[in-house]
Amino acid sequence: MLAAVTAIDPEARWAETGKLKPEYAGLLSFAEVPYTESAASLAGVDVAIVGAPMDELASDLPGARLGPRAIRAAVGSLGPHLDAGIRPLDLLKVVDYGDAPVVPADPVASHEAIERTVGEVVDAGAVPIVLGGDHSVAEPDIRACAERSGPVGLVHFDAHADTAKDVYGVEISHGTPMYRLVEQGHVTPKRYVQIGLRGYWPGPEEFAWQREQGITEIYMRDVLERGIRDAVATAIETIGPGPTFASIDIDVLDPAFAPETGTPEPGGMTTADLLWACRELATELELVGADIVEVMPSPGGPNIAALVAKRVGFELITGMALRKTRG
Ligand SMILES: [Mn+2]
Repeated sequence: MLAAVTAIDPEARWAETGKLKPEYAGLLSFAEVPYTESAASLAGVDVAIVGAPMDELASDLPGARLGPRAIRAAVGSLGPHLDAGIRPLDLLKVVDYGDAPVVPADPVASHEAIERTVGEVVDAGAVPIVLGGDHSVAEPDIRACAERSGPVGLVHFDAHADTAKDVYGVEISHGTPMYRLVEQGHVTPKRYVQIGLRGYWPGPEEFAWQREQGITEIYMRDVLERGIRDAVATAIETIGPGPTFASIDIDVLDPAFAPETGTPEPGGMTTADLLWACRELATELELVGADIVEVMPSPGGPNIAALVAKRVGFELITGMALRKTRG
């Protein structure tokens, strides 16, 4: 077995010919950035992509284990950003750190693998962007960050609050990570803002707990009445300075914009609003990590959710690059 000690730049072979690598050719990495599985290669890296391909803790349809590959493979590359007026990849060193070594049908072992892999990124001084996976992966993602930075603020895009104590009696679930992270002291509830809530779950008990904790709820009806700019301004003001994590469940979008997800809920956000919001929040907040979850590609389908998830990653990176230009 060859030791994974170096990074591979998927564009290098084409660069030798004086040409750009086409997206469809060569090693598949997120945004064609160098790929490595070596912690030593993370030195000097600003942002590292980590795949978390597991879905055993979804309460409804499975399939999000195929999310990381589909997001990487979705069409489009991160060139000069037309609105931001910068080339994000010239300002930030970004690598694809591969997938966490998950174990099929063993979600506890998979969570441990995700927490360890994300922790390696944070230990190297880089910001992890994790590609899920069901939303249970937020627990190891955020714990890996918060154990190193101290308790984090959280901006959480989702149709669902994900603050149940259990789902079908199961405590580690994609419906419970935010309850567990607050209870574990890793997320500071007064610096925790949810955006896009709607539908029919959870119930009064969960929302009573959220209000006791001081969690800020921005419902989809608020976004519709007051606009995304107002929602984002509230989030920035509430979260303020200090280490912050961004968790984006793709089901915050209306299923018209992201149909391939496990618990779709009609009446959601538009893609344009979500992309702008992610860039703005990454510019204004001190992001120590992010995850993009619940993308469930369908073989042979158009896979719009994977395409949007890739752009969410692009916008987070662009926002962080803009923040760097401010010094
Ligand atoms: Mn969720």
